[in-house]
Amino acid sequence: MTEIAALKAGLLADIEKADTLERVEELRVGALGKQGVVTALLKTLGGLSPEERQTRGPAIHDLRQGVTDAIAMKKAALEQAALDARLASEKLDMTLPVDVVPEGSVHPVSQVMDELAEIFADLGFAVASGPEIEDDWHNFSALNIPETHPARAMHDTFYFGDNYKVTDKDGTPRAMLLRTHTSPVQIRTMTSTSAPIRIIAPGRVYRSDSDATHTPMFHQIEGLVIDKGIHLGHLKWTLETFLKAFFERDDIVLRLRPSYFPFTEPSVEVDVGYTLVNGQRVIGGSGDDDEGGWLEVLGSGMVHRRVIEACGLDPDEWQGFAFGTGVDRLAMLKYGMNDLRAFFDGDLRWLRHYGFSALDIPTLSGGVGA
Ligand code: 2NL
Repeated sequence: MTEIAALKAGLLADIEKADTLERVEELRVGALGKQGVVTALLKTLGGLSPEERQTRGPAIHDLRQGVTDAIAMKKAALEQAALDARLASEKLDMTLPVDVVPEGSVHPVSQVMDELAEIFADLGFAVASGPEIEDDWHNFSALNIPETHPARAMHDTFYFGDNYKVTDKDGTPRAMLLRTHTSPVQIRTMTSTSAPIRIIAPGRVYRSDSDATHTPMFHQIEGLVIDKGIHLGHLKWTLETFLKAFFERDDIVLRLRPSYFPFTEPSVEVDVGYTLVNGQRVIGGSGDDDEGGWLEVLGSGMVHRRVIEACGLDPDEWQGFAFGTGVDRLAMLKYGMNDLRAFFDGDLRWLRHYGFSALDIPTLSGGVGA
């Protein structure tokens, strides 16, 4: 074997063994670079006799071509291998199951409060709120509830101790209590803003009561409209529109019964008709139909002129209607829960079963999540 053939065999073997692009580049510089062995051989060609050039020339050119080709092939092979490795390691398997991210759910009370706020917002009502610790003027006196009324009695209302009394601007001492309804929020709205008024007041209320259908804390929503020329027809249309949207049915039938509340005159209790479907009570239809019946869902009435007066408005100029109902009870009726106490036990199994997704809030027009 000639010295050139031996050099070629050695270089090709080295190139074949190279396993990195850096090593290939090192070999290229060593053979074909300015100081490379192949470059040095090419330079000798100029000093050779024509006969020597005849024999060595083709061999040296063959050496350069062979080494150049081998380097190019090795480089391409290593680059392809690197790409294959990346494709293999960065591959996404779209068929793998998704990790379950633990997420909370919306409590039925919060869900129903949101639904109510949405529905009444569509009817032009703002949401009002106020303190849960109230004085007896805002909770009782302003609402025309007499000093002797049983609702004021110790055993119905949670009072704070005597050393917690506050004194009015005019020096009258006021007993403090946990509000027994959200009416004081409406009283505060009437005394602090100007008519006309259209608000709902949802929130926690407290009564000294505890059994299968009563918890000492529960949720109420009240609504109040104060304007000129308001009459019972406005009340009936508003409640009918609200109940149709809330129960998501067009066949809601209302029954208005005369009643009594100290803060409304006249006072009206509102029932909705239900029908029996597979032995279950379902809201909708006339309660007078076979196997149907009526469920009381709201108390309401025209705001008593004494309440309007107590809030500093002229009852000959301003009239209004008001209504109130239990949010927990509405939730039970709509979503089929039967034990009120489970609402406040914080049992995660109950919440997973009855909880809602954050996007599911119906409106008058059918709901953003629908
Ligand atoms: C019920 C009945 C009702 C009201 C609440 C009210 C508020 C003001 C003036 C007049 Cl500021 N009325 N609220 C009126 C009638 C009924 O609630 O059964 N609640 C659970």
